[in-house]
Amino acid sequence: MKFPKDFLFGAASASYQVEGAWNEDGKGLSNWDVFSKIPGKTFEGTNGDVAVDHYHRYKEDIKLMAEMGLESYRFSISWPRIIPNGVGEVNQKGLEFYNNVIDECLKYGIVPFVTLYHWDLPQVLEEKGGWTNKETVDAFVKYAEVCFNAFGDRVKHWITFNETVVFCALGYLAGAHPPAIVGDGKKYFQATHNVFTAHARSIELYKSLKQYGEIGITHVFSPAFSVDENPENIEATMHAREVDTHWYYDPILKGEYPEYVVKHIEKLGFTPDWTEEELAVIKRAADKNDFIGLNYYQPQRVMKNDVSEEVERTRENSTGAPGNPSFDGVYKTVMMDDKKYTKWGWEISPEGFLAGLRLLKERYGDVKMYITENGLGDEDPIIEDEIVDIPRIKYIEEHLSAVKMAIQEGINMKGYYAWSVIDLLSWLNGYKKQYGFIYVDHKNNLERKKKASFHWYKNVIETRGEEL
Ligand code: BGP
Repeated sequence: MKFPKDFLFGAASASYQVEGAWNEDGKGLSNWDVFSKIPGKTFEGTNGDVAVDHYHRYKEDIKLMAEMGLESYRFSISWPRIIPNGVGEVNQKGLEFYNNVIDECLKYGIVPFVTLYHWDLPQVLEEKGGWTNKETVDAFVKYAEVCFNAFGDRVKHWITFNETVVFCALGYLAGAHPPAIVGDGKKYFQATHNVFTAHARSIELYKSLKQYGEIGITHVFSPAFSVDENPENIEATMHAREVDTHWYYDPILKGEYPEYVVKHIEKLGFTPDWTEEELAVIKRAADKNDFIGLNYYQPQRVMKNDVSEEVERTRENSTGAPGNPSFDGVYKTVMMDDKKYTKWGWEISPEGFLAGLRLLKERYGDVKMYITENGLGDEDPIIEDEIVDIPRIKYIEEHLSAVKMAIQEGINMKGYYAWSVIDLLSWLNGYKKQYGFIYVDHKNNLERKKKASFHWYKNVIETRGEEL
């Protein structure tokens, strides 16, 4: 089978991870500009000041994407580049940059798929409480409006937020992302609710502008499976699905919060401060939400949490690798002897991917989906000057095959975006953990080089995945 004609083969990036130019052309400070410079917060103190200098090299990068045959490029807009103080004045130079990126994509027939928020919040807003403050919701909707008006004539695919669970959980529970708060369940749930409200209001706004494009959100997709048949572990897994998946997907796709979690957090005293109007807009927006974007890297292997002492959360074990008890102590995720893992301890499981997609279909029906991120973080082997990232090829091949099977089963999947199009800055793992089809030589003036996977993906796109 070839992938359907309207299926998009793409790859992704995010502003803070590629652009650099952190203080150029009127850009305001982001929370990451500040957080990454606090000693000990990131791997070897890396930050996005220069990143891979995409801000100055976007033409070269997009030309390479075109050469690879990429059909769509998912990138994010830096809010503080557009509105330096979070609210108020718009930075014309910021608009100009994204206009150029969009036009450059269109020149080659590459569909721009734009994320409005991939974690770089204007620092001014972070200092006023960030996502726990409802003023951030108002500010986001205005920022979204500026973007729709400036770019909506050419951008027809919008993602409001990238991975709410990550920036809220790492920001308010694990303390590994800004604002680096540890263990505050109340703030965590408030932040998630504010994000869902901002998402819903932006959707209503977008639809009222009649730009006739599509809009949705991107979530982490990390389906939970029990480690065994033990009823206690199965129960813990059901709980994990409720708090980690349904809490995030239900408000977007059903327009309401899962009752199970609402009751659970009420007992814990974590119920967000929400108004009737906010709940109503979330309800209305669910019908207008066009798709859900899934970022899949690995499933969760779940068991009941019977360890009484808290596992110490370090940077390494708070960025995806199993090993942490849940925020409420009910369950924990574990590594299993019979599973395969990456060098960073992330499980490799295309089977878990397909099984998870089936679960989604079961709960949410025929919703339109894109895989907005999927890929292998690795230290790529270099042999005689060639980057032979064969493990990445294998990883993507297996996961794209799972997507193919999903489509054959009638799952409504419309595109696949590999993470990432080019090697970029990993939030907490520096430049060591590579994901791209294009290599960036940090010892040689950030020179770009095609990896083995570049040629491989080009062929997949050309043959529309027939050989997979
Ligand atoms: C996702 C983010 C991406 C990217 C990816 C890989 O959660 O949306 O921005 O960073 O994970 O993560 P890491 O760099 O930690 O391996």
